[in-house]
Amino acid sequence: MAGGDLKFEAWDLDNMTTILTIAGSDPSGGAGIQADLRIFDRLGVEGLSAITAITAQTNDKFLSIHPVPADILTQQLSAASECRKIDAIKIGMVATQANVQAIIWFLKRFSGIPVIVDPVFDASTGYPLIEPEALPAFEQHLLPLATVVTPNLDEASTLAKMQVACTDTMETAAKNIHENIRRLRGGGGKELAIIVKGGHLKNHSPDFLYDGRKITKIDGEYVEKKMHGTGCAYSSALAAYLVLGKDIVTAAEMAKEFVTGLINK
Ligand code: PXL
Repeated sequence: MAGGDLKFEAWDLDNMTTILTIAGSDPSGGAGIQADLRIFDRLGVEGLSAITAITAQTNDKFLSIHPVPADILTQQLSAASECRKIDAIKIGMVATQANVQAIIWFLKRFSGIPVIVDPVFDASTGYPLIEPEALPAFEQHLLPLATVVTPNLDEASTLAKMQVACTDTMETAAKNIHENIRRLRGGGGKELAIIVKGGHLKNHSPDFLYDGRKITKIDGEYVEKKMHGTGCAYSSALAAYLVLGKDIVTAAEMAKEFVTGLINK
């Protein structure tokens, strides 16, 4: 179908599996809220959204960021949660310390569902997407509320406080990040998986998943292509597969395959 063929179907929104994405807006559609909602739709999941910041960017240049004030983010979160039952929450770009606090306040009402946190620190063009003052609250108070955290190599370096650039260090970083979060939680709490993504490793780009018991290596090919938003696509697909009932390893394998397919297209 070339597009434009309208097919109207009755939407039974109350009975659809729903993910709330909390992220920035990207007018180019490659990343952020726009990418997340597109992927949820493609995978058969309904989406709700709350915008943390408005960005202006294309695939290769970043123009500006305008963070949304925390009280407006809070109103969006309350409004979204009034609309429908939320089955999972996905968090991407948070932008400011005040927005991190607003998200923490909101998450405390949702302790029983998957919370997928994609740490978004810099755009692929290098433009910073989080203010430095927000990092301590992000690491110490937001991450302990996550069930899955999906850093890339640079984000894993920041979170594990070590240089992460090869497969050995990816495994160690996944374990360190897991241990830090467990410690911050006071030992207990819900399930937790850390997935360190190797998409930027040349030749062969495996991911490493640590669930507190074992490391699972998820093989993947390196695709040489300049594209932003692959992290958003990955974590959205992962959230969708999880909420559709896949276990974490299967969801991580399927999300990697999905994103590799997107990049190859
Ligand atoms: O891919 C990281 C990312 C996440 N969220 C938004 C972005 C970007 C990268 O540009 O703009 C809104």
